[in-house]
Amino acid sequence: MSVLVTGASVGFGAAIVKLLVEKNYKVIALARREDKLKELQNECGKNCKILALDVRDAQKIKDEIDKFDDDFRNVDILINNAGLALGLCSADKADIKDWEEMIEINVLALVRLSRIFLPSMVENKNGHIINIGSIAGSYPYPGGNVYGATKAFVKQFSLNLRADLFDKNIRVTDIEPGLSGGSEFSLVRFKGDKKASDKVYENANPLLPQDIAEAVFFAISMPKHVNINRIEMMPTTQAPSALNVFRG
Ligand code: NDP
Ligand code: 8X3
Repeated sequence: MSVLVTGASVGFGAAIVKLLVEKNYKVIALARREDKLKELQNECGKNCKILALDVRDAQKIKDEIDKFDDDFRNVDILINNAGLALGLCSADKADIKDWEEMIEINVLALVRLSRIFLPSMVENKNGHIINIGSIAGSYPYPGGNVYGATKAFVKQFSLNLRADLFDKNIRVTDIEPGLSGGSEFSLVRFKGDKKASDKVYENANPLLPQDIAEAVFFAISMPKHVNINRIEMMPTTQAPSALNVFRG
């Protein structure tokens, strides 16, 4: 039995891997940057295996995991964490390529991986899919357009998976964080502009990757008869904003 964590080279994913290894789970850490994954493996030891692959290639991921030894081959916890926001432009100015990439990774890759690992979970009558959604899937904000829509998909897909799987002992949880620092999220969103990225977290005391890792551990370590459907979490300094009115 093992846990597959996507997007594990940095940020939330790396923190989730570290916490779960500490809690004695066998963990497969997947991302594209092999150097970062190797550092993580050095830190985590033999209970962590790494896979330097693109999350979009579900079949290759499954084929490589099938070659692992018994301790790791059987993925019973899938943590769909890899994801990204690109840009914060108004919809009329956004780059269509950014929109397509967010849909490919946040939606399509997550759906494909879930589909490919579900049959063995159902056969073993045991499994848990944790999706990392976002408050952006519930609360619109300017420039959130497609990113927020992908996370709304993740939320509804998670709930609909439960509708299909409630009688098969498969748990599904959507974890929906708000403003979170300590990761590359904003650096990716602003395409390497560190100044713009740092500004997002200035004096904000945001959530940290360890907080999200704790939420994941909470969901998976609850007694087997308990399914946590959703966890919406924000830093104490953040709240859903007031509704905007344009009076021009
Ligand atoms: P990071 O940018 O720090 O981490 C993203 C991870 O995803 C990296 O490990 C990256 O690794 C991996 N990744 C990206 N694209 C691919 C790909 N095509 N194939 C494989 N791996 C990929 O972001 P966070 O840790 O902050 O975000 C993790 C998740 O949490 C995302 O789904 C994000 O939307 C969500 N989230 C983030 C919030 C935040 O404010 N930080 C708040 C709410 C939700 P590599 O580049 O090595 O492939
Ligand atoms: C990341 C949180 O508010 O930047 O999903 O969209 S937010």
